[in-house]
Amino acid sequence: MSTKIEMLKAEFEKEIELCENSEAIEKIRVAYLGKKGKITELLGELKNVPNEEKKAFGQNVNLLKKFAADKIAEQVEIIKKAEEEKLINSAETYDLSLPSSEESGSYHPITLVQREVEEIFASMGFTIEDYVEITDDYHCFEALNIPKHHPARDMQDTYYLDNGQLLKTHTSAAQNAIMKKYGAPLRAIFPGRCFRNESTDACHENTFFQMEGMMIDKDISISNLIYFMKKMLSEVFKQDINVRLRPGFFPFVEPGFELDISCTICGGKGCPSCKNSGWLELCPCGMIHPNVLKAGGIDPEEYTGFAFGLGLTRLAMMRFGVKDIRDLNSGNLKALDQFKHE
Ligand code: FA5
Repeated sequence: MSTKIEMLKAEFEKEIELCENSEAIEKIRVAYLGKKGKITELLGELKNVPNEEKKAFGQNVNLLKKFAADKIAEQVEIIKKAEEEKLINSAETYDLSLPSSEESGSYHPITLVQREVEEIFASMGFTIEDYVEITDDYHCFEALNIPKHHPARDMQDTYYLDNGQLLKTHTSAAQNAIMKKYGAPLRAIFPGRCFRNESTDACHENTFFQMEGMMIDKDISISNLIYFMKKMLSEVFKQDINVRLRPGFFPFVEPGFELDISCTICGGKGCPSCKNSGWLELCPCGMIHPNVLKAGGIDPEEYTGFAFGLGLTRLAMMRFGVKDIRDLNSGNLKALDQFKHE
């Protein structure tokens, strides 16, 4: 009987050495170790083995089984490596003699307006700050005088993470961190991507850019706010543009304003881009609420300041005549190609 085991082992070794691919190995595995495999069936012969040899026979068949399984695993690894190497060597090669494409990329229109606005504010002594996209309830709401269950939260639903953090709904979420970083006096702008859980239309996206600005110093007043807003708009549009300022409510400013511009797509007549009103809400602003200054570690008795939240994506629409805000996130290269020479 032991010769039978040895012969089977020799036969297996010979066959496995000849395998050149994974399929062949699998065939061998089934042929020797499968339900009706040659090694498996040897065990069935145990009943015909004389009693005194049964123990040794069983042990030897099990040893052969283990030997075959190990050898198969080893061979699988060798073949896998060889197959990977073959794939790499046969990978598509490039014909370097072909003429190259002369197409070049271009800046996204939002990047273009962002840079313009940054330049304008930098020339007036503002620093440009960066802030995260994922933040927490405190920074996005509570530090901005919007306690839990405040009705103002309904205006800005967002996407929550399992760990309780959230995607920021507005760049105002950075106000507290920047106040704590620099203290007063300070002048800073901070552009960033914002997210809102709301349905989209020609002037609303669920992912869009804003640029926040803050100026805090002694004796800062609404006149300073209006001056900076006018300056920014006249430099961006380089033409007279109708602007209107109306009262607006935001818990983090007092008083607060909505700053709208006349829609540049329809010239103020009314179209889908401005929801047929002729005006587009562009840059709400106001005097920073004393509670917000306090939360940022700044004494409201000593300092005052203004803040604004410019809709950068909407500004790009108005600046470049993009009728539907969704085109700006579409990744449609044909639409974006138009800005190559800006
Ligand atoms: C705010 O986000 C306030 N944080 C702005 C602010 C800052 C007020 C500082 C006072 C002081 P509001 O939700 O209105 O406010 O958004 C500000 C601007 O972002 C809007 O005027 C608009 O231009 C732009 N915006 C808001 N939601 C969207 C949206 N879904 N799609 C595109 N742009 C949007």
